[in-house]
Amino acid sequence: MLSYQALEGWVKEMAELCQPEEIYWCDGTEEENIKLIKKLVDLGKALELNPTKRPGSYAFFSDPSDVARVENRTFIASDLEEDAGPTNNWAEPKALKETMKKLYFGSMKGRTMYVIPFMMGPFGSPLSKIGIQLTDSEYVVINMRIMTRMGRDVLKALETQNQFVPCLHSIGYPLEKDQMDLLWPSAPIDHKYISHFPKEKLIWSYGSGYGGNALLGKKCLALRIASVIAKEEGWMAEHMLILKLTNPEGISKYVLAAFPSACGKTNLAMMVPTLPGWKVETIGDDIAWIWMKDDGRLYAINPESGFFGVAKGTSYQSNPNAMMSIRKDTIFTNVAITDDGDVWWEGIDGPMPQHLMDWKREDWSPTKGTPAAHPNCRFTVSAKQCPVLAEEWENPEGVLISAILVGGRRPSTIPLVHEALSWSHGVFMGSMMGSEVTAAAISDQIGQVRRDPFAMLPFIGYHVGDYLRHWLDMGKKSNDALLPKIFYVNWFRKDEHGDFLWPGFGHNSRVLKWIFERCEGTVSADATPIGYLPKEESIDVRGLPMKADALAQLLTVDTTGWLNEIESIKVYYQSIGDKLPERLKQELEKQEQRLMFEKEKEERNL
Ligand code: GTP
Ligand code: SPV
Ligand code: MN
Repeated sequence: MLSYQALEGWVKEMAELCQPEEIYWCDGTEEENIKLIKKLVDLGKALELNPTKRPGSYAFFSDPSDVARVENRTFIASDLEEDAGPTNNWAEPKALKETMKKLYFGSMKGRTMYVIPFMMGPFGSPLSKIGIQLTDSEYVVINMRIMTRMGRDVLKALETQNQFVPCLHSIGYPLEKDQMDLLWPSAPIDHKYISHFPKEKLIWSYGSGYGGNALLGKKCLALRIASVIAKEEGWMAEHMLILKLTNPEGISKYVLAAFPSACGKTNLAMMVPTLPGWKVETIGDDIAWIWMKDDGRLYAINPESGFFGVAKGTSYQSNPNAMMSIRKDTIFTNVAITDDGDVWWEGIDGPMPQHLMDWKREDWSPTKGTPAAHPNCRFTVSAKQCPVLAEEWENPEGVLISAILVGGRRPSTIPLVHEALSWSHGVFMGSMMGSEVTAAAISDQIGQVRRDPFAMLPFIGYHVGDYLRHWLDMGKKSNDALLPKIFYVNWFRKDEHGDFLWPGFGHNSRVLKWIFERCEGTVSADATPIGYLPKEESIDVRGLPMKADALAQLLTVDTTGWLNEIESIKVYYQSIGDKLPERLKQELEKQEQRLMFEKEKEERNL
């Protein structure tokens, strides 16, 4: 981090390195935003959508090579390789800086360097952090204005807060004299670097203009760097939504959920319950900063101020509140465009259009055989446009957390919901979470199950073993009666035909209800080898479009499947090495013993 006094010197030094044509300090005003958008439209980089259909909204189309986070080009440059751990790409900080400086040298030629002062977290929160991002991308500026609290007020706050995380970003496409610009300039993949210097609390990003690679407040600051600060200071930075759940009697509880990228956080955070009388309101859809107060309980804030949500699959059917949020003043990236100038993607409502412009700006018709929108197409929209935003979403004191959900895409083995036996058993659950890889990062493993502890695999800024220990340590500062209960959910179980067993979306409220009642202590559960499971009659499935035995299938413990799972967790735990907390090995062993005992019982009964 740097001090307020160091700000001007740092900006000057970075400008000398990157050599922009000019430097512009963003004030965050509407006029500034309009000017930037006009520039982008005039250059052909942004497409204004039909103002009668989608007022104040614009579409962008990225280079086909720059469509998602690049995990294999993301680096944690700690002094010791050991501190980055087995799940991160490590780079020696000095050498990495030398390499990147060569790339940054003159990289902003012919462009403007924008200075973006931004706040992560509500003004006045004890946890809020200031960042200053330097970027040569107007697209980044207008997105940061939605996703963070950006502008003049932040510089004012910096005078007293005095510390900021310096974030340098360049798309890596300098313009020499008379050189034509591209519509989405970026650097080739092996020149892309998303680098984090945990000791200095410094972020250097080069070569990509997309999402988490470029909007540095989000994954880089609010997760990777914040997770390091949180470990040092005794709090937690997590890849979690925050929702407010209210029962028909008007009692509210706040729930966190850690699901990997493109596994349902935005959807759950703003869902419309299909259970009469129940209400879900949104506090955050992607990131939670969590700390313990003197009462031994956990509280959370959402450090962001907007949603960078997956567009594909979003419809009035699946997520009406997201659809209402994006009716105006929204930025769309890599969606398809209808002939009347509106947006379209696979899974949106209505009949399939016969003609579109696809995300590559090419003519598209259903016979083309390729998706019209990119699977990682996104919308950027202010949280304030969400019709179910909870009134306390900006409470600087945070909200009191009653339950933490973990989960991912698991076609088999993992039941619809099960509850941890204790905090440390819950940490075990989070540690071994697995999920099918999605299109949110560029990968050749899409669809394969990988372990993704607490959905933080690509976002932990240090050693995964130390991260898991930190979870256990947080628990030790309090006791299980005061801590949130931990639940493992799986909306993605499939039947033998590959169809989802559980209808999901608004129907997930039926599981939230059980979780709520567990927190209240008003519903019983079955103790099983893997944790507490709902009795079948405790999940209200009235009116659900489900096969007769589906619920039973969703709520059984597949002993054989779980024993295989245990073997696979052992291999994965080995890969973590010496830093894996002993306590988690014990939880694994105990779970294995309970399962073997169960297996014997089953065999005896055969
Ligand atoms: P990131 O923004 O990448 O962190 O993703 P996210 O976790 O917010 O995921 P999101 O809510 O955007 O959902 C991603 C995809 O999962 C979308 O295509 C959804 O339609 C789908 N999805 C969400 N919830 C459910 C569910 O309950 N069941 C099923 N089958 N699909 C779901
Ligand atoms: C994710 O991948 O988890 C996202 C999108 O939320 S991005 O901002 O690109 O990281
Ligand atoms: Mn995310």
